[in-house]
Amino acid sequence: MPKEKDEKPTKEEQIKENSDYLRGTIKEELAKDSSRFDEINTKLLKFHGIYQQDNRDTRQERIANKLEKEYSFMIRTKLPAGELTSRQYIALNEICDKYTNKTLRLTTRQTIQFHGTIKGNLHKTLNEINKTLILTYGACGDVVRNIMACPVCDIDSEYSVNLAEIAKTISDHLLPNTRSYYEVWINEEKIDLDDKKEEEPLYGKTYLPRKFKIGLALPQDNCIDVFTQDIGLVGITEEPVIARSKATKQSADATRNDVKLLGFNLLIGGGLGHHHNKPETYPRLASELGFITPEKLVDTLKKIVTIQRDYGSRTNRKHARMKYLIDDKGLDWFKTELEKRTGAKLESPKKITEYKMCDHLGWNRQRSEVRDQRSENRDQKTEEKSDLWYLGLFIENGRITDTNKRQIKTGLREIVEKFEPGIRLTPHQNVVLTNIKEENKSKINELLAKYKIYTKETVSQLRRNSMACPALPTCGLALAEAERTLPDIIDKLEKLGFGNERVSIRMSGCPNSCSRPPVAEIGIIGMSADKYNIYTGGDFEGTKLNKLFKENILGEKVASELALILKNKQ
Ligand code: SRM
Repeated sequence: MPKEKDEKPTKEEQIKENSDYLRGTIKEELAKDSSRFDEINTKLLKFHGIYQQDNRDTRQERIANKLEKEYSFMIRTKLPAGELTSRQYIALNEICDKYTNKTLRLTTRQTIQFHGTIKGNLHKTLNEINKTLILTYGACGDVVRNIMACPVCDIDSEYSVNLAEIAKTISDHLLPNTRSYYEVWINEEKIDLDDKKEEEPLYGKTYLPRKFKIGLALPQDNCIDVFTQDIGLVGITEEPVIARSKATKQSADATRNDVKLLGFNLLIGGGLGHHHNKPETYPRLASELGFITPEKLVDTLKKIVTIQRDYGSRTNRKHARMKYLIDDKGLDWFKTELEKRTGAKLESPKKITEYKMCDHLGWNRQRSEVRDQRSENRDQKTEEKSDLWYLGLFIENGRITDTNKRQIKTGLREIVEKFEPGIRLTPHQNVVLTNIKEENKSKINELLAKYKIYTKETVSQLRRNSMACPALPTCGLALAEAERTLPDIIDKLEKLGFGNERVSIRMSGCPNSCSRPPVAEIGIIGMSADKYNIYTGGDFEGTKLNKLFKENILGEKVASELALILKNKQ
């Protein structure tokens, strides 16, 4: 492996190297009567999908009173393309009630997170999540994270490429190999494997230099923000997909057969995280590198991962994402290295003239011959005769909870229990329920109204296109509020009459940009407690980076600043 001269590997690299393939002493520490893990295991836990956090709301007071911080754990599941069954959803809902802060959090990468699990419940929680056949393994850490894909492009009447299936295949190929996860959380006996069998053929002992993200899109729908991924794959099909506005029964039939997937435009080096006042860190849009056919996909992806494994910085984590490697060495170098490793010349990327973006909300006709394999509602005979629909629901900032205003958690659970739809999570922190029969639509509409769950018709355009990261009180990196404050900002803007504006507004508590603000039309990023930078100039389709517009705006002034921007846009 090429080494940077005279620079020492980071602490994280040493921890990985000495961890016995991510085991560390997690098992031993779990058995101890303490509320937290030591620094080494805290870092290793991320590979198992777990983040140690403390309540930022009580942190200062507890420090002042010389009390231990209020530790708890965030647990992130891995759900390629955001798919799960209704039974899995109900099981996760039950786990949430037993062991967490009683909210489910849908993420911007189509997964579900739990917050607030205490250490004493961690083993039970992971163990029960695993019984639902859902892993948290590799949801975080220096490996390939949850693979994103448009959640409906196999079932929508206008799409016809099953990107979700491809996402799952890729995910299976890129999972770490070590059994440590199963030993710790499922009590699998440690088998004394010789070093050869235990080794990580893809990742090696020190895994990747940094997190690594892959997502699949179509030019017709860039809902996953393909330009923000370390590897973005844009499906190129033989025929153009029929325009969304013609979503009639006829168009559903007209696209009945899958269009042929010719391959993917390969984009590399996207990433949004950066640090304030450190210009050597920056958000970057992925660059087009070439075109690959479906047969070559998995091998090419693996080879790209190995290039980042071998050449990504191991001495500076702030410079370790693949975007920096590409800028340091150049796109041509990267292409040559990839061709060397795959043994084949990379074709030029296909021309894409336009990207579109859809959030999949509302009632949409489902291609009737396509069964959602993951739905348990498989009364084959009736299904074949009846029309099927899918329903996209807006979940504000992905937080599934019950409040005085809206009983989203109770309502969703009742709908899922009664109608057993397939479940798909979207890159905008929303949920799509699939395989719904025509005759059940009105019953579901009644439940949505009863529990005051937002629908496409009841949510304003402005709120619908807003997203915030969790930030305070759980996130250890947040500099300012996001999820707890964006709804109030939207309230104010709605009152000022901007509810009908179709503008993407994304807010993050720090420049790590977990809600992807750098590619929003309006980005809001926390600077320090209650101060924000505002960015403008992105586009709705996520193909442009926005630029700094105003600095250090007080939280209470953000709404009025946005009102001015929206007014000028009108
Ligand atoms: Fe993120 C770290 C939440 C998507 C860039 N992210 C974190 C942590 C785990 C904080 C930490 O390291 O201690 C946050 C936990 C907050 C909490 O209390 O739950 C966190 N990130 C999230 C989620 C939950 C935001 C959301 O509103 O849904 C998203 C989980 C996705 C998932 O299911 O896997 C989430 N994070 C993103 C995205 C968007 C994306 O991937 O599409 C980005 C920007 C894209 C990118 O990676 O460049 C993102 N998160 C970061 C970074 C900055 C990485 C960098 O290159 O500098 C960090 C910090 C780090 O890695 O050092 C981070």
